[in-house]
Amino acid sequence: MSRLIVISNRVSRPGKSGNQGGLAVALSQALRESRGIWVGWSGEVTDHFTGHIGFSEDQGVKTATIDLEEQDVDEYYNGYANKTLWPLFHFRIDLAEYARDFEGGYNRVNRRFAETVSPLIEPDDIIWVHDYHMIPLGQMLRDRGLDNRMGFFLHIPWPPTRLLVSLPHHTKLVQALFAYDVVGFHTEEWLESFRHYVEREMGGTVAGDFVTLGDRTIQAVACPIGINAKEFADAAVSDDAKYMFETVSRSLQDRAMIVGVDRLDYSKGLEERFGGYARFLKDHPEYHRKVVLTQVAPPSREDVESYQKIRATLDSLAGRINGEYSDVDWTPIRYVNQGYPRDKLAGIYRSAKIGLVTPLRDGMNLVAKEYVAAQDPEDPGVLILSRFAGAAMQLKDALLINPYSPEEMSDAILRALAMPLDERKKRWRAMMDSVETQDISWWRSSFTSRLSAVRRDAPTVEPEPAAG
Ligand code: ADQ
Repeated sequence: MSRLIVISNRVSRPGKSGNQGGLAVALSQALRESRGIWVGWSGEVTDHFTGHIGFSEDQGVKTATIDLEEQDVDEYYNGYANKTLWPLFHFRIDLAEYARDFEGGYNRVNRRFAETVSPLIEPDDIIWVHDYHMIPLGQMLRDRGLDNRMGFFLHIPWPPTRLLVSLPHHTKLVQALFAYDVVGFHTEEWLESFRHYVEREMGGTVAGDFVTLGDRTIQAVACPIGINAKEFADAAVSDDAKYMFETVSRSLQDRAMIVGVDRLDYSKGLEERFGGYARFLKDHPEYHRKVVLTQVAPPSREDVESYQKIRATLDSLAGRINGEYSDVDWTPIRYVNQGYPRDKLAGIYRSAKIGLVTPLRDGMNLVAKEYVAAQDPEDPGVLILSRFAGAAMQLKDALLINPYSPEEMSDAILRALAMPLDERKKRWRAMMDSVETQDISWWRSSFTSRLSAVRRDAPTVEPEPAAG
């Protein structure tokens, strides 16, 4: 079995927190089995970059981390990754900042990773690079003579060509993806946008899963990430989950709870969610005192101005809605800025009659899947889901809405609150089948099996004839 080398901005060490995400669990398992290494930024800042690698091993998972300079963090992480690529790839061209320093820092950090990592890599290793922080890394590793099988997975949407061309040096960024052998996206929609760009802007050709540009042919595939459904369903009946369920239920006093759980990020449509809920309260006074929206939103990326702004906006919006509708014994919005360990989170999901997931754009959205997995099969809640989340391609039995429309959101809340048990069960079963079948292990093996099958000694794979 070839060794797997995972490279991403940050690594997750099993022992560091009892609350590993599904991605971390899935990758840890593959790393353990293949005796691989997970490489990333330590999260620490150093005065001078030395290329020193901090190795550690936890529960059989080896990690290798490097420290970055403050300027690196400003230009690469807070800059190009989170002020340029993240907003642009989430269709927020209005928030995207284009600065040469950012791009310079992004390339410098990727080069630093390439220089540091390449001595660790052996010829038979499989390299799997993750996400928008690391797009040029593969090219930089190839420039250093590495001929390994190399894959890249994008966790966020791929933007339409008309938006992507607003990025200075967009062609160079996309060209870099052709250094990989397999490039993965969550959905057909993101994949189609990628192919469209390559055909229209670069004169490349597409034949089935194969995309050719010049003398490079790569596989570009849609491969939706899942969660560890079984583990999440078990978490929902754990002691911590039960404790949470009881605590929440007691505090609700027979009111129906709607839950939202997100990183505090403008792409998650939180402002629109509060607006849609306010619209529901305005349109349906008969539901006053009978519902509560609990929004759990731990702050993220607090060094970036647009994140400080969204936090201030939500603080004031929650205050305004509560000010307008609260009474001495009822607060319509519970707005909580903290994270919860997985078991407790599962208990919160289970105590909510409605999961309200309304991103304006989302590569996938795992919260939607977690909400489904945490439900009581005998009395499941209803998922209201934005049609602009990647998850909407799979969870077709959710109530799909346009998050920009407060009326649609209000109507969906009304419908969900009144939905008969039979219909709830039927919709939940269909969604749970998808969550269970295309789970995190399925995702990982779908991607890595393609990558393992690549033959680097025969780089020009004969493309299949185009369908149709
Ligand atoms: P994110 O944008 O972080 O991920 P998401 O897919 O919803 O979005 O994952 C968030 C994770 O954080 C979930 O597992 C959730 O349980 C957890 N989380 C959020 N709030 C929490 C809280 N208060 N307490 C504890 N845990 C919390 C990016 C992309 C997504 C894509 C994923 C995976 O933006 O579109 O689905 O990567 O590819």
